[in-house]
Amino acid sequence: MPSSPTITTMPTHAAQPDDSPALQALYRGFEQERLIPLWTQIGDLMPMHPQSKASACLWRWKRLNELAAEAGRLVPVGRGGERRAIALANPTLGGRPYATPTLWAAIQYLMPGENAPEHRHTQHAFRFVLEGEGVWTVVNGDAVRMSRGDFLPQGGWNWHAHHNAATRPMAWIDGLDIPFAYTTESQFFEMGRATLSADEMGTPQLSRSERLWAHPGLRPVSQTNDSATTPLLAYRWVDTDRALNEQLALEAEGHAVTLSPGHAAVRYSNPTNGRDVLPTVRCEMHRIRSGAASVERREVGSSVYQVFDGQGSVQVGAERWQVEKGDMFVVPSWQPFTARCGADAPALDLFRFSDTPIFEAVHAYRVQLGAAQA
Ligand code: GTQ
Ligand code: FE2
Repeated sequence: MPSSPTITTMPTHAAQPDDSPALQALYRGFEQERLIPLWTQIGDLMPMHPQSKASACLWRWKRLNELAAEAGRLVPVGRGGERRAIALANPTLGGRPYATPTLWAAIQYLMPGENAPEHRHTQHAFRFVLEGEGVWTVVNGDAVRMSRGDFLPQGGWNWHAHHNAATRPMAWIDGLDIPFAYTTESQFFEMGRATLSADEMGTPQLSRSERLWAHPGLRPVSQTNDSATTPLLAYRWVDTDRALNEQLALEAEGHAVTLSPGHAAVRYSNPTNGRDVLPTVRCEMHRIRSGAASVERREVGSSVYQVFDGQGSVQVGAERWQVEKGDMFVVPSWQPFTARCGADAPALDLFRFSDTPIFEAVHAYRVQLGAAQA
């Protein structure tokens, strides 16, 4: 069950005053003047450590996919609604379409021949493809192929549209910082052209961004500026998979290059500065080999995971689930998290995104490794 936000009280010297007619008049005065005293709020406002309002929560891919397919049959996509995207709604976040207090996570579905119209917004976004192919996302006129295992970041305020050039529907997941932008009231949105040019509706194997940027360790000398969002619009599965395999192979050869024994991980990074691909969202792929488990970890900020492949069990706070391909779950701020690969699976691959860059930027990030003290 979701843990309710417990009120952590301050040490005992924070006593409440004795009730009296004068005190009640004081409180009425506060209310009339729109004032609230700290001493009635302190435990919730300033807890000893993060007490997330979000719940540790799991969504099964089977149901996500079935419901998205049904939405494909019943709900048109086009101008106004903009996208056939269905958000994970964490049940303790007030009925809002938020996976966590800062992160949006959705399954998006596009039928054969459909076009999701061009628009742009200040929210930072990415797509991650669990299965399927046939959709191209067009970012600033650059058509980018989407296939299984590909990660496609797209920084805020870039024009984008999607089109399905195949004969089958396709689903993928979107991650955005919509709740963060909403809470901080920093959003802008603009609609784009009704139709794209024939060139933009093309289906190239490689986007222009990849032809320019997807060469490890090689930067085009003409591109001198560091960019707050990555100019590389697709990180292909073949590269991610090879990087993870080589980490585990190096470990087996006696080199201490993994996060912990049997746990390899890579972070998608911005080739102009080596930092996160998006200013507000960190994205990673983790591979835990058969028989291995991750080190228990808790940290400031929230994460959303999707099982990319394999099977295993995950523990989030007091919750424990068996998970398989496509399942998605949330790790709220400061809740301990461990993942373990199932004995029958060669590996458990976990795609992860989190709001960590926000906390790093404001020097509010903390992490604790190893079993948490009670
Ligand atoms: O594909 O442009 O899930 O603008 C939410 C907002 C997807 C998108 C979402 C969006 C998009
Ligand atoms: Fe969008």
